Order: sequence, then C-alpha cells, then structure tokens
Amino acid sequence: MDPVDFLQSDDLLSDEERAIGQSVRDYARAELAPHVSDWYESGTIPVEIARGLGKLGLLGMHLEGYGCANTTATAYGVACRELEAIDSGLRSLVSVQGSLAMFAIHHWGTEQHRQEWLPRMATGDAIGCFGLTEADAGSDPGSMRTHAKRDGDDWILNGSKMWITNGTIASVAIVWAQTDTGIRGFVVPTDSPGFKAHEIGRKLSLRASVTAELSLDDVRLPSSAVFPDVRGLKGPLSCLNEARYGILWGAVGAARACLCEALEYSLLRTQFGKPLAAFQLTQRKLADMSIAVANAALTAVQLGRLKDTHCITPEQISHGKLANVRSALEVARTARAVLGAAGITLDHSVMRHMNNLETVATYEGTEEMHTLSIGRALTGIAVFR
Ligand code: TGC
Ligand code: FAD
Repeated sequence: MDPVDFLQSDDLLSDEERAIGQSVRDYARAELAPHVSDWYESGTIPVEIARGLGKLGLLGMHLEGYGCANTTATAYGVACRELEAIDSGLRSLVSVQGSLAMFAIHHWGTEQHRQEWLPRMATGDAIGCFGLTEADAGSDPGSMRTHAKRDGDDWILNGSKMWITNGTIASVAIVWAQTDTGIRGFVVPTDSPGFKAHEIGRKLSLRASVTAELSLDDVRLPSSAVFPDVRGLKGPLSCLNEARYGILWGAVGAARACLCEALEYSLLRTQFGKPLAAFQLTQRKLADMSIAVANAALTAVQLGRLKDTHCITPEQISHGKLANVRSALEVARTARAVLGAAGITLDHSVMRHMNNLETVATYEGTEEMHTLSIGRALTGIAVFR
C-alpha cells in the first residue's frame, strides 16, 4: 500500500505517463529538492534551472511542434504534480512558461511569433511571463487600464501590470491591453524601450518564485506584435484554462508531500511514552489527510482524461482547481499541526507548502471566482457583479 496513493489512482495512468512521472520525480528530488528551502529562504529561484526543466521536456510539454514534447495533458499534469511535491514555485515557473506564455503564442500567435519564441522557450533559453492582472484589476481583469493605441502601423502601449510571475527574468511578456476593438494580446520583448520590471519583495508565500510589477511607458511595437484573431477576455481566459488545469494536478503533489512528512514524523516522534501515530486523534488526522489526497488525485486523473479527449469545460477546470487547492491547503495545515513546533521551520516542508498554497488559492482565479463559475454552470445565473 502506498500511503500517498491509497486508492491506487496511479494505476489509472498509462505506462508512459507513469514513466514520465517517475523521471520528473527522480530529477526533482535529486536536483531541486536539496536547494529549495534555501531558495525559499532567500526569496529567489535561479533562472538557470529552466534549462534543466527544458532538457527534461517540461516546458510547453503538451504543445505540438517547435521543440515541444507533445505529451498527453495527463502526462503534463503528472509532471506538475511531481514538481509541486517539491515546491509550488517550481510548478509556477513551468505553468507560466508553458501554459500561459507559450500556450498564448502557440494558440493565438502568428507563425512568425511561434518561430521566433517557442523553440527558445522550450529549451529554457528564453523565459516568458503573462501580464493580465493590474493593481486595480485582479478578479475583474475586464476593468484593466493598460491600453494600446495605433500610431500609423505601430502600436503604443501604456500602463502597468501587477503580481507577474517571472516578470524580471523574462525575455518576452504576453501583455493584455485595452484597444479600440476590445482587449487584445501583445507579444512584447522585454528589452523594448519603455518596458520595465520591478521585483516585488517582502512576500510570505511563493518565495521560491520571482514576482514582479511591469510598467509600460510608451512602448512602441510593430503591427505584427498583436495576436491577430482574438479580442476580449476569452483570449487570456483560454490560457488560464491551461494553467488552472496544471494547478489542479500540482496541488495533489503538495498535498502528498505534506501527508508523507506528517506520517513519517508521527511514527518517529514520541510523547506520553508512545509515537504520535499511536494516538487515535493523530490517526484521525492521517486518515482525513489520506482521504483528501486520494480524492484530489482521482479528480485530477478524471479531468486529465476529459482534457485528453477534448471534452473538458472551463467550469470543470474551476471545480478541479477549487477543490484540489482547498484540499491541499487543509492537508498542509493539518500536517503542520502534526509536526508541532518543528512544523514551522524550513527544516520541514509542511509550512512552506502551506504558505505557498495560500498564493495558489489566490492566483489563476480565487476560490470565490471558481465558486461563482460553478454556481453559474449549475444555475445559469451569473453573479460576478
Ligand atoms: P465573462 O463575461 O464571464 O466572460 C468574458 C468572456 O470570456 C469568456 N470566458 C472564457 N473563455 C474561455 N475560458 C474561460 N474560462 C472563460 N471564462 C469566460 C466568456 O465566454 C466571454 O466571452 P465573450 O466572447 O462573450 O466575450 O467575464 P466577466 O467580466 O464577468 O469576469 C468573470 C471572470 C471570468 C473574468 C472571472 O470569473 C475570473 O475568472 N476572474 C479571475 C481572473 C484570473 O484568474 N486571473 C488570473 C491572472 S494570471 C495568474 O494568476 C497567473 S499565476 C501564474 C503562476 O505563477 O502559476
Ligand atoms: P481581488 O480581485 O482584489 O480580490 C480580493 C478578494 O475579494 C478575494 O478573496 C476575491 O475572491 C474577493 N472577490 C473579488 N470579487 C468578488 C466577487 N465578485 N464576489 C465575491 N468575492 C469577490 N497575475 C497575472 O496576470 N500573471 C501572473 O503571472 C500572476 N502571478 C501571480 C503570482 C503571485 C505570487 C500572486 C499572489 C498573484 C499572481 N497573479 C498573477 C495575480 C492573481 O491572478 C490575482 O492576485 C488574483 O486574480 C486575485 O486578484 P487580486 O489579488 O487583485 O484580488
């Protein structure tokens, strides 16, 4: 019996998906896990790790062509799970690169955008970021103020974006802006005059990840910089579907890691003359965590299958993101309690995961946004505003 896979959900994966999971797990445990608490403590993540992730084929993993691995969506999910078992910041790096920036270029870009950026992004030689949120437009991105105006054939972009993962390490930013014909997406090389990125400090969560504010001050772009065929929020939201899908798998990894650590600790730590695991109250915590982890894993596999058969809906992705992140956060908090005082340090992973999951519950749509999305699907009534 595998304590972190009580219902044997991994049996539902193909041999290839399991093999991909194993190789990501081996790589992450050997190359990333030994450093992650230091990165978290120092509030950074070395950009060089992107090349290692690229070599493994994890960047733009389920995209076709341009040096991308073209795996199943389920295999991509399994990779997210193994990365987030180490730290949510690692999965974030891969999500933003592959599901947001590369997906946007692959799906909405021109052939010229794809040729120019995707091969370098797949190897990790170029990093991308995705600028949708603004200081005054988070859950309601339709109220963004960043705008693009025509000047002859060129576009001139002005505005700012807030909370942008990978912002200071990116070579290319996908920036969403208001135009005369609705919200449109722009491919912005970050060395464009007028483009600046400032790192956001003092974070208590997702510290092994770079988060930035972008400012665009009369950034002049050629007419070819715009995504030609998409207008309105469905452009960015189609990319969010991809990233939210990766998150619902990633949350399973963080939750498994917390359960694993709590179980090990409870068997070793003795109080009142016996291991913590020998108390009924501890066993209840372990059983509750195991149930939450197993349910989240099954949810992920089912949504993976729906995505691989092109049957998944945005509301089902909302369900998975909300349910799995909520469960993972609950598991992390319980695991933290099992470890007592030891649980608050970086010598263990539980509080790092717990703090990270606070961000994961917020970005890519808060719990409230996904609740309203499910509510709308059930009732037919939209109550976002
Ligand atoms: P609403 O009127 O519902 O929709 C506007 C248009 O968008 C379409 N749409 C979608 N299309 C594709 N996928 C989806 N999931 C979609 N949801 C909506 C919709 O059909 C409509 O199209 P059309 O053709 O009629 O114009 O929008 P609203 O203004 O009422 O707002 C609601 C909404 C959907 C924006 C809100 O529920 C929401 O999702 N807010 C959350 C915003 C968000 O998730 N931001 C994430 C920013 S990126 C990020 O966090 C990256 S973290 C990266 C990391 O480090 O991992
Ligand atoms: P707000 O929208 O101000 O919401 C605050 C609270 O009010 C939330 O609880 C929310 O659910 C609630 N609320 C809002 N509206 C309603 C309503 N109608 N009904 C009920 N409750 C409501 N964005 C990007 O574009 N790119 C990135 O790469 C990116 N990376 C991020 C990295 C980190 C570390 C973080 C923390 C955020 C990142 N984000 C990114 C931004 C993220 O997507 C937003 O923080 C998120 O969408 C929520 O927006 P907000 O923080 O402005 O909260």
